[in-house]
This record gives sequence, C-alpha cells and structure tokens, in this order.
Amino acid sequence: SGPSVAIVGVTGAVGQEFLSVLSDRDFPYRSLKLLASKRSAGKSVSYQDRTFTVQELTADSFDDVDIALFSAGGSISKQFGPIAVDKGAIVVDNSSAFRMVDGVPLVIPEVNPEAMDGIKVGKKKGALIANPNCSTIICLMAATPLHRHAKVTRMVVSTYQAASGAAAAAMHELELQTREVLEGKPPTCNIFKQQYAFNLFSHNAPVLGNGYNEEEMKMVKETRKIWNDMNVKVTATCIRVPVMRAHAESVNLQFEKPLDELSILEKSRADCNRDMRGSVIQIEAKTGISEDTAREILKAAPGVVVIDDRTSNHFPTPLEVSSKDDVAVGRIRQDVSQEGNHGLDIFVCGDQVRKGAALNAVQIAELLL
Ligand code: 11C
Repeated sequence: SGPSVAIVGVTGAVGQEFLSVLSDRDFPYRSLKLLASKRSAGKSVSYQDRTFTVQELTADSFDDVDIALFSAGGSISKQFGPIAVDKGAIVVDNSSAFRMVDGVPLVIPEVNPEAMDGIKVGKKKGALIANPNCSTIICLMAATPLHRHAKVTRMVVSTYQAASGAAAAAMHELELQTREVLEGKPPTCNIFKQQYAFNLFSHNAPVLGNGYNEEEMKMVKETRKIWNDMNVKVTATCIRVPVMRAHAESVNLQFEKPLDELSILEKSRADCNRDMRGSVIQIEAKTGISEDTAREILKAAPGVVVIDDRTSNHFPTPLEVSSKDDVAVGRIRQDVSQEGNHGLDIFVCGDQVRKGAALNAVQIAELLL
C-alpha cells in the first residue's frame, strides 16, 4: 500500500540519493517507476531487495503516478512537470524551473510546511511543489529558528560550495584533477573552465547584469519567498570550493531589535547559572538575541545539530556532515560590528545532496501522505 512513486533522473547523483533516502526512511509505496533519458533506459537498479529496470522518460510515463520526484535539470522539469501534473501527479521538483512561479509552494518542511497546505495524495489532483536551492535550504535551516525568535531584517551570506552542486560529473572531475595535479599532469577541465583541485573560484552560475551570479540571486529571492517577507534584505557571495559533497556557509544575521539592557543582564546571570536560560528566552522575544539563547534555540531546532566547541576549536566541517541528514551550526557569536548587539554570526554546513536536495524532497513527499 502507499502512493505510486516515480523518480525522474534516477541515474543522477540526486536521483540515486532519492533512492537511498526513500529506503532509509522506509517510504511507503505501491509502485515505483524509475525514469531517465533514453541513454540510461534498460539499466538495472536495485532498491531495497528488489531490482528495477530504468524506463525512458516519455509523456506517457505519468499514468497512475501519485508522486513524481524530479531531478533531471530545469528543461526536463519544464517539459515533463506540467504533463505529470495534468495526469494528476504531485510533482516535487528539485530544479529551479518553477521555484519563483506564483502559486508554486517553495518548501523546506522544517521552515514553511504551511505553504503546501491542502496538497495531498488521494485528492486525485495534480500539483507542483518546488524544492529550494541547496544553499538556500542549508542557510535557512539554521537562520529560521533564530528569525522566528527575533526577526531577521538583513542576512549576509558567503558560501563555500561543494562539487556535488554541479552534479556527479563535477565530483568525478575534482577527483581526477586531484590525482592529475599530484602526479604533475595538467588538470582536465571539462566541467569547469579552470583548475578546481587545490583552488577555489566564484560560483560557476552565469553572472547577471547586476554583478551577482544566479546562485547568489537564488538565495536572495528564495529566502523572501520562503519567509514570506518581501522586505528581508539578503546579499550573498557564492564560491565553489574543492570539497566533494557538503556546502559550508558563513551567515551574518541582523535582527530588528537590539539586545536590550535587561536581556544583557539576564545573559550575564545565565552565564553564572545555566538554568536561567528559560527566562532569557522569554525576555529576548521582545528584543534581539544573545549568542547563548541562539545556541539553545538551535540545539532544539529539528534537523539542526550544534557543533560549537571553542575550547577545542571544533566547529562544523563539510566532511562531518557528509551523508548526514542534519545541518550543523557553530561559530555562534555576537557580531561585534553591530552597535547595540543587533546581530549574530554563524557558520553552517549541510550535505548538499541530502538535505540540500533529496532528503528535503522526500520530506515534502512525506507531508503529502
Ligand atoms: C550548486 N546550488 O551548489 C547549486 C546546484 O538551482 O538547484 C543546484 C542549482 C539549483 O552549485
């Protein structure tokens, strides 16, 4: 029993991760259709203890499909997403094709599940739901619990993005180049136009007229849509680093209200007596946010772990979150540049393929049941 599920782009890095996440979470399904391009059709794929044959994606692929998880690029989503919806499927799309379209929910289940209220399997009504960009998901997993407590008015993000964000071929290229450079050979540059191993560079997305690249503007626009706040100011600088599959982000948050004197007093009391933290949380709801309160809020946030050990200089790393579900947050500190304690700095790491893509989409699918 359960829904009939289709995966579009099953042979890609995210497609493979869909299978792994569905299996880990024991997602119920009545039938499972694995779809890919003609080139991959006929391949065998094992899922749990069964073997499935990959089928070619065509306009007829979506008869009797309840949930279609798409990750085959924007043009495939644009071409086949509406066809699947017309046939009554609920499409969870990992591409950027529909994210900013009015009426298409853009969802991080821990952040704004209400955006997809009313969309359910069993209503026999097709719908599109968009999965946000991985950098946005990872950032907002950490920023939203703080935003709920003390409204964020401005966010400045710098990303350190892994190879996986540019698909499996970029991961292979990073590995190949690393070997080549160590062997003194010229690096093969097929995916990126420049050396990637032992280097970093501005994100490969096209640069727009305003000087930002598309990846950066996705963070700006998607945050506004997900937070349903057209006034929040967001700026981002996105960088590709030679890391395999988890993104890191430095995030500076500015809050609407400063940390007032009363809460600073409570903070110092809380430093003496950790049990005081409950009262600090209550007081700060009307003010800014102290780093202690931020740490407590983040520890309690679903899908977030805090790694913030100043004594041993242990903070989140891409390797520690690779293949993990939770987003890790650390370096939680008051921003000394903002007068009146208006701000915090945090450092966030999350697996790009998992929470940044497949896991988030499967969590959306779970909300449909
Ligand atoms: C990256 N975020 O890490 C990109 C990849 O809009 O879904 C995914 C682009 C997107 O390079």
